[in-house]
Amino acid sequence: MGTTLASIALGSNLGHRSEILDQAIAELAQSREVVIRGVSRYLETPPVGGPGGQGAFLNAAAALETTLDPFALHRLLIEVEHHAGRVREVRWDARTLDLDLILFGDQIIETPELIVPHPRFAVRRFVLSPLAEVGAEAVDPVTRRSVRELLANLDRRPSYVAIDRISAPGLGLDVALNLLDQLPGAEFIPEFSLHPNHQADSSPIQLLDGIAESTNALIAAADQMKRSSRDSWLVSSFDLEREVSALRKWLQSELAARIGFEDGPNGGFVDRLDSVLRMVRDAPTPTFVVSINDDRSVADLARNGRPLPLLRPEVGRPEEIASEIRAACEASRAGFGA
Ligand code: PH2
Ligand code: MG
Ligand code: MG
Repeated sequence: MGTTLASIALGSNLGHRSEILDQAIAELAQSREVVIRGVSRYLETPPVGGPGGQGAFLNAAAALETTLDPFALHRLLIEVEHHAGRVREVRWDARTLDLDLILFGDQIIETPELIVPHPRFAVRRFVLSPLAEVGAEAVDPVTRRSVRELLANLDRRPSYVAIDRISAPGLGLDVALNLLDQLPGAEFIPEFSLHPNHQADSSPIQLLDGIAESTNALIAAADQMKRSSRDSWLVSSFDLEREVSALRKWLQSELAARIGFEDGPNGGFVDRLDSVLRMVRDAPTPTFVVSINDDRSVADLARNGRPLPLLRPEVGRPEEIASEIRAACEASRAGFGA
């Protein structure tokens, strides 16, 4: 039977944290089906999300070689959590031991009990930073980026979260407004005036003008943030790349062919398309994209090959979705103390 290289993240913020992590590694090493290939340093990190009043975490990562399948490895991790006295009650509450399966070879798994790669690891500095110590070249099969590249992505400034309104018509703006209340100093770039679904009542020229308008607003906001010493978040209630690909798809449709590409005030359609696409290329790239109510599978997203972390919050009220996004924002930046 073949072996697979897997990586796991470890975290503890209750009890004697370093002993708990030592013990977890020792227990995994005892399994005949697991060989530990590397263990990172233990990093002290501020708690992100969840109920307040929690202590700081010790976070770490380990690279494993295993003959187990991913589900059996996951069951082993849960068993080791139980031995450390882990009780699962409130989501993101303080815990003696959290063991998360981050990568399992290049496999993409999406079942009710297990999602691999871990759905939030690419935005979490407390995962990527230790992971880089044990395997910086390991590649995330969803974004097709290495751990090193994902970490560099979080270092880019300004930080920018794009909320994809196409996956959540109507909801995106509400979520963005809630998020602004939760992110001090954030700069908001609202969606441009377009029909929400790029339907027939917007002409191709109007769609292009909308995209051009929001691209300019985005570039201006990013420039301004770079010039001022303010280091906060850009938040947009649209994701340019999705907007452009929706426009392309729409242009190819029969409907567009029937309407024809009339000239607008800024010249012929094809020239205008070219110039807008050039502008879009200069727009800031999101740190991560939020996609709400998105029914595409992770495997589908991987096939489309978008090299950006995608956060898919659980459905809920706009303020709940916003607080999950805020936790991701914090997790992407949170610094490490001594
Ligand atoms: N894990 C969480 C939520 N928040 N914060 C830190 N610093 N480290 C973690 O491991 C962590 C967290 C959910 O598992
Ligand atoms: Mg976790
Ligand atoms: Mg966990």
